[in-house]
Amino acid sequence: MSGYKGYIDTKFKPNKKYLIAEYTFEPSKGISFEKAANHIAGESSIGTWVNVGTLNAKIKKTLRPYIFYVNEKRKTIKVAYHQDLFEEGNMPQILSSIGGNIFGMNSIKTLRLEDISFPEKLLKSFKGPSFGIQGIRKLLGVKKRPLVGTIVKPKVGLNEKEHAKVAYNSWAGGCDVVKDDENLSSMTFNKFKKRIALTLKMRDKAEKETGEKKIYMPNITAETFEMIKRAKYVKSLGGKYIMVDIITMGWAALQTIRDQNFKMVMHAHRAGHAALTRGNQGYSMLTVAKVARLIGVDQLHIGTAHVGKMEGSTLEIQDIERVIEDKSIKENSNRHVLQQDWLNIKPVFAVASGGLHPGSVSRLIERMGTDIIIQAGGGIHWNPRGSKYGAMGMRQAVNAVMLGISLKEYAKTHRELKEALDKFGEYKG
Ligand code: RUB
Ligand code: CA
Repeated sequence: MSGYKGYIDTKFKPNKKYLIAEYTFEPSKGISFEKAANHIAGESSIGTWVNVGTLNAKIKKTLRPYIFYVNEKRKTIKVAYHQDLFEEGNMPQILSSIGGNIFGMNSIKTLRLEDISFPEKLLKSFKGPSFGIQGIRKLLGVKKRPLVGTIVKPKVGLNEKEHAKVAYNSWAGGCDVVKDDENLSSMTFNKFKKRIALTLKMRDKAEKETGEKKIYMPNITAETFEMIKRAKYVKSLGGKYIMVDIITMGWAALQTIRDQNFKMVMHAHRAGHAALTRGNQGYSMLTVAKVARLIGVDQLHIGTAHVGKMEGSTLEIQDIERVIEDKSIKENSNRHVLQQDWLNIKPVFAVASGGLHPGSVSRLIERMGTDIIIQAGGGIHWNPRGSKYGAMGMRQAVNAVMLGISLKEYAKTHRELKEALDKFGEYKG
């Protein structure tokens, strides 16, 4: 064993003190698969490009990585890293190690971190969601059906009053959840504080009129101290939710916000995730989702299983759902999923969003189940009679599926659903 050599040991059986990372990769021209695998394991732990005299026997013995699974045909390796290589409760450090330098090495053409299996000691050093699916359902008093949500549209441009009005109309029509879009924070034309105050007032009015619990998810994403201030402000006005954009804010900031224990539900938007997760270079969305659950988001955008406009195949999204919802995950090498016991870490509510409309709903529930939050922006605000009627169409579609009635049939007696189906058709792909 030296800087970048000798880490393959396919007889090694990692015990519970090891973090496992699964990678798929392609070596650069002229580099063997084994050599590149050693580069990955070395650079992500104790190695460097040349033998260094300071790498003593003790370090080699206690902290060396083990490449214990090699499948060149499937371009896959699994590497076991001793837990002492990582600082408890420090996600940036963990990812700087196993998801850091190795992505830029000349010897590797493409590299993808497919999954991470966290050992108990590291798992317990993170909080996980404070509410989770059950906590959110309890808060809303909605037992089984998917939650219906909208993103205020246009993404940016409305002033505070207009924004609050669109939110009100959406709740009045049947939305449970209204959220800010990812690029709306505190703008010259729409200031955070004023928007939150007016929109929460409208939430109260909608709750009174409908007798249903209504949720507003203000986007607090900003510099970390500013986020804390904004979250406190939301709480002071009776807000129950905050929304953060987890990729652009960064993992450290996400940890900081979670650690404040605001006792508000944390909705995680993932703008920019595809810069990391698309193609064969970067992290898989499953890895991103797992890290987000561990740190402690309550709701997470995971895609729409080909039903909507955004990234993510059906199989991939079903894997992600299992990983964020289940208590125990079975290893599935065919799907690049590692074993994981989540212990007391709560499940995360999956959010399906992007290009959805009432006609998408039956296919979406078929693929993603009923434990989802279905969000539609354009698919609600398109209605020329107003957002209220767009929201009614969406809620009717969910009701139809829950009653086991086809959308087409239900639309015969529900005008708003019919309007939406006339406009978009039913998604059958
Ligand atoms: C959806 C929207 C969301 C995306 C995010 O608007 O604005 O930002 O869904 O994508 P619309 P993802 O309903 O009009 O398409 O959920 O894949 O991260
Ligand atoms: Ca689900």
